[in-house]
Amino acid sequence: MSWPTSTDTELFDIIDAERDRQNRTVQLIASENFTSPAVLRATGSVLTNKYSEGYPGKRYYGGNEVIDQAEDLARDRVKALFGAEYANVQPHSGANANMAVYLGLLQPGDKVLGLRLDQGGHLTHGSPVNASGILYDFVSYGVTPSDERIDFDQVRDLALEHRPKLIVAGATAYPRIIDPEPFRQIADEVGALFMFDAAHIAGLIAGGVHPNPVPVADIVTFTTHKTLRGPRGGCILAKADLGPALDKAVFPGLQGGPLDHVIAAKAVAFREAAQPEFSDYARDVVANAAELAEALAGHGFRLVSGGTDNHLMLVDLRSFDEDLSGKKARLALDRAGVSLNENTVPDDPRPPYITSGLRIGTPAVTTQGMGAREMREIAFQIHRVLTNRDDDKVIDETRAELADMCAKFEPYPN
Ligand code: DSN
Repeated sequence: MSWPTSTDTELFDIIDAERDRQNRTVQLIASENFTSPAVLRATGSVLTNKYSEGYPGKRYYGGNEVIDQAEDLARDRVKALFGAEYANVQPHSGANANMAVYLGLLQPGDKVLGLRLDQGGHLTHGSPVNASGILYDFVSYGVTPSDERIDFDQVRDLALEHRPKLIVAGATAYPRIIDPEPFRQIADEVGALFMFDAAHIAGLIAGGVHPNPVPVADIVTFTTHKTLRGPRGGCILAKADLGPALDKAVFPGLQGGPLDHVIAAKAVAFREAAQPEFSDYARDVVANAAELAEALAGHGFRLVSGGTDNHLMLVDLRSFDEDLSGKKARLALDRAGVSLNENTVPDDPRPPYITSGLRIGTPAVTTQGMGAREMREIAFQIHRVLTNRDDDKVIDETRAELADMCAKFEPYPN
């Protein structure tokens, strides 16, 4: 056999450039992380070659005796990690995991309760521009204006009024612990199923620093690449009796052939998350977020809900500088070597592509070993950039200083 002999330098130079960017700039996107070399190895393995529609022992293609072992291992490991009765490790993403739950357990037009996008919810929690909001009749709850925490009185009132078939908890931009118990009580009161979308906090749950919704909720979905630090992908956990409907919804309902190389990498990540040092990691993610939040507040930034008790914080820029939108701030910080995203704040007057806020997360910087001192430095540099955002000299100096700091914590040295 002969493979193409010329090296694709055009493409591999791009990959090298991205590795250098990850090594030399500060990654504060709350939904990103650095995976281990073992996860990268599994993701780049020969398992990418296989077609295996179906599930272990029930495939539509031959030659799956080895693939079955990998998928069984992934399912067994994730069930043990979270104490779940059922697992489906095939969803290509968190969005697919959520859609599979809706497809498997609801009828189009059914009522569902979810957190509003501008209050921290996800597109798949009923946004009118997403299939969830197009196909199902979502009613949105929000946060209490006074403390910017989930308004459980509103959740209960809406549940009693609309009698939803499903209540969705979980968020994409919410800096506080989400207690699954009040959702369970409300769901039981109205006879609804209860799904917890743990995409952002799966690693914090696995590490034991946030409450585990698995024993409480009927279904838990999550992504494997955020705080859990695995490959990009999704996962569904549920009570055993919901398994057949959920399996059918993932395949053949929503997806075709599973990404076997990614499922193998998920298995690697589930094992890594079960090690004692992963609990230390989860604790450090939260400690770093608290430190960064406190330092930002010290520089005069207002934090939504006053702070954080997870891996992220939301900065409301309006009281800092009325003219500074989230988008302008993100672009200035990008130039200075700080990657994060603009984000709506509760009841944001600006549209979602402009926003008045920034979402800042610590999963990646914690993986690379940064601690309290670096969090204070990052807060200092964010303040410096945002107060001098038209000054190229300051931007260049910041980028160089942060590159020096990052050089001590390279996630992927050559
Ligand atoms: N909502 C995206 C995020 O949290 O970055 C992922 O879907």
